[in-house]
Amino acid sequence: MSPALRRHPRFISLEGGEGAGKTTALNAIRAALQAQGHEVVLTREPGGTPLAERIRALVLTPDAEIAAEPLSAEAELLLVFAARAQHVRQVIEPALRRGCYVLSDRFTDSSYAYQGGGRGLEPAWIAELERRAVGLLPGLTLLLDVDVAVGRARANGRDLWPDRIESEQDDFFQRVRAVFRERATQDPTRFRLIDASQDQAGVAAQVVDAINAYLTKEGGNG
Ligand code: T5A
Repeated sequence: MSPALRRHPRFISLEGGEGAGKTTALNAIRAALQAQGHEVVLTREPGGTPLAERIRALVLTPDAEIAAEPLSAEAELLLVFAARAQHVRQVIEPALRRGCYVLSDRFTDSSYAYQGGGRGLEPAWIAELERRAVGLLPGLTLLLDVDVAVGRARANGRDLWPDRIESEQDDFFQRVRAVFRERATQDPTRFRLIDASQDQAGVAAQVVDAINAYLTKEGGNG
């Protein structure tokens, strides 16, 4: 039998499709936590440690710039989990043990959405990797939900070259969004759905309300 997943109340993740506005939301959440006197470790996936950031570059750099071969969906899944296994052990678990709140820009839900929904890999395989290589679930996950076309228009407006995943077509991102929404519906205790179609101030207000309600419920001490 494989190990169970442990939910940690001081571990918070932020999820969403491309251009959902995670950067503004992360800053608003961090400020809300700090205003209540909590120490916050802000991190991201794929990445968060020097080694995991190198794996991130492998996953996101367009294929032709890395090697003359495409990265397979299976290799992509294993790479994001390799980065996550490292991230959990080097950064997340130690910070939680020190009593900090850990705020992660994406976590395992992104693997279900992108590698499961987007690439069509078996969710059961992802779940097995999650139990064996990660073992940890956020206590709270804020899902920034926005229409795919709106999110992509925002992301494209940044004047950056699209990375490997951003270069996918709209139907890929529709499947990503569908899996995120389905997971939020299946686990309403952990997820809060945020309407990310609003302007940045409106999104920030929603995430701050969600965080404050969560802290009140948790007694503010995890
Ligand atoms: N991935 C990740 C996997 O495939 N599997 C996994 O397991 C994991 C963990 C990297 C990629 O890796 C994939 C998913 C991703 O494709 P990332 O670095 O988080 O993940 O990359 P993105 O999601 O692509 O990050 P983005 O920067 O595109 O999205 P954000 O952070 O949500 O967007 P943000 O805040 O930078 O905003 C984008 C633009 O929109 C504007 C901003 O000013 C900015 O210009 N904007 C708004 N405009 C109007 N109204 C609003 N409400 C706005 N909010 C932001």
